[in-house]
Amino acid sequence: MKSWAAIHKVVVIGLGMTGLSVVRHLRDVVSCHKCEAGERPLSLHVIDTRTQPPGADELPSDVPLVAGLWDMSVLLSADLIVASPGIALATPELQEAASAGIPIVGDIELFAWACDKPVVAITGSNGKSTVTSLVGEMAKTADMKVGVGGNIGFAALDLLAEGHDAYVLELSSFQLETTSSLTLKAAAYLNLSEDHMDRYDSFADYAKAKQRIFMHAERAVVNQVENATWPLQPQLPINTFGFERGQYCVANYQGSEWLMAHGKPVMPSTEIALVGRHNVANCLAALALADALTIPRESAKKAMQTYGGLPHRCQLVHESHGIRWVNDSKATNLASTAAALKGLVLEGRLHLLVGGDGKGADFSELRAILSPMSVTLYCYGRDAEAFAGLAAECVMTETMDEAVGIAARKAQSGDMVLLSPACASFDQFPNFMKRGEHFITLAEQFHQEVSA
Ligand code: UMA
Ligand code: ADP
Repeated sequence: MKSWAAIHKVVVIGLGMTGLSVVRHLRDVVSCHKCEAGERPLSLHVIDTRTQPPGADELPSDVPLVAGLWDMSVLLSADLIVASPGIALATPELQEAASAGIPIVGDIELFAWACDKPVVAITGSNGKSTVTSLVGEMAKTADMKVGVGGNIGFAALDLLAEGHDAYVLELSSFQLETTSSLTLKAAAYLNLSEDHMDRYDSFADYAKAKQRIFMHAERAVVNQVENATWPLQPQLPINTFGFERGQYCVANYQGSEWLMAHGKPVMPSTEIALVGRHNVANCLAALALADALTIPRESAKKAMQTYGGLPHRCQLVHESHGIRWVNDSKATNLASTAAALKGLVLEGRLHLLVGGDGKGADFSELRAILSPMSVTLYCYGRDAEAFAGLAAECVMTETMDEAVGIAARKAQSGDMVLLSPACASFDQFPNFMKRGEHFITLAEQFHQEVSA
């Protein structure tokens, strides 16, 4: 536990899931320790730029909240600022506080200050949640008391309160920007492709933020074929994963493809319960992390054989009249949509729904991926225009509802209606989960209309 003796006033920026977990931790853990040590408890304040921040009703009444504006006198009187990942450090008000010498950290840094158990962490542009949850399943299969959280949707500090023997954290580039002392048994950097260009000045800045995962890692787990995922510190031990080479790879063994670890066969890749080629790579990365946590191989294998994945990732949600409806709402960038399209086996036509908040990305690469396919592209939402003309047949709509309606009428037996939007959902939905759930509702509704 870090010494908090010199810190009296903390300003938390951003409420939501992270801000609430920070407030709980600072009140229930840090302030309690301070009181036990005969010190004053922390004075806490919350600022959220939203006029109605989510979670305001859960905030203890003795913690003042400034909503909808920056109160600079409160901000500049802080000894420490804890910023949510949703707030850019480049925000002028935070820059002013940093220039005044006030330290700014995030929730994961507070986690690092308080955690004394083994931790592994995962970053990358795609596959983080899948690998994080799979490593969690591997540990649970081995009867370990493991906490799984972070960017995956469960605040890391809330995990600490549950008290686990080990932790598996998914970390976003935003969280890593405000983290500098997280000690890790192993840190995985899965892959790198363009994302969040609305928050970074350049692709290099985004890549650099992710490199921070290695700052205090004992071991790096990196993608054999993506140099950008390799640590810049030459002395850090690395484990590579990849299809062709790497300590964790696939190879022909007794006539079929097997997952291999350090040259030894683990199991046939056909036994992996997750679907899609990208998930084979995700399993290899998860195996490397499982080894770093000394999870027995048998438990790791069993988890890979049974774990079917999280919802909203290439999830078959409905099948009727020979039409498959697939929800890949978590595809929030181009690379994840490309992964969904790769290796897609289809008898009929693909009805692909794309659009939303494009985060400043260039989607032109999609043209080459779609050109050999029999596909109708439905472009909806704020950045629909960014997809216009990327397929021979494009349908432009305002909303996903309209797009689904048209797709439902056009789709025939053998076709697939796939929501894999390559964009964030925030222009029309609260988050990707709500977008996916809405798609599932629409799929069911249109199925009933067609059946009637
Ligand atoms: N916001 C403001 N003003 C504020 C604070 C937030 O306008 O003062 C807005 C921002 O647009 C921001 C949004 O609110 O994007 C949500 O921010 P938040 O700080 O309220 O978010 P939390 O509820 O705390 O959720 C955060 C992560 N969200 C982001 O990083 C945007 C969640 O990841 C994460 O699961 C959660 O902490 C627990 O760790 C979500 C996400 O979209 C799934 N992550 C991005 C991604 O995966 O691409 C990085
Ligand atoms: P993240 O947490 O990094 O967003 P998820 O595991 O939630 O990753 O998957 C997000 C999207 O990316 C889904 O559409 C999924 O099918 C796709 N995906 C998962 N793993 C990979 C990978 N290794 N490479 C490319 N796309 C992937």
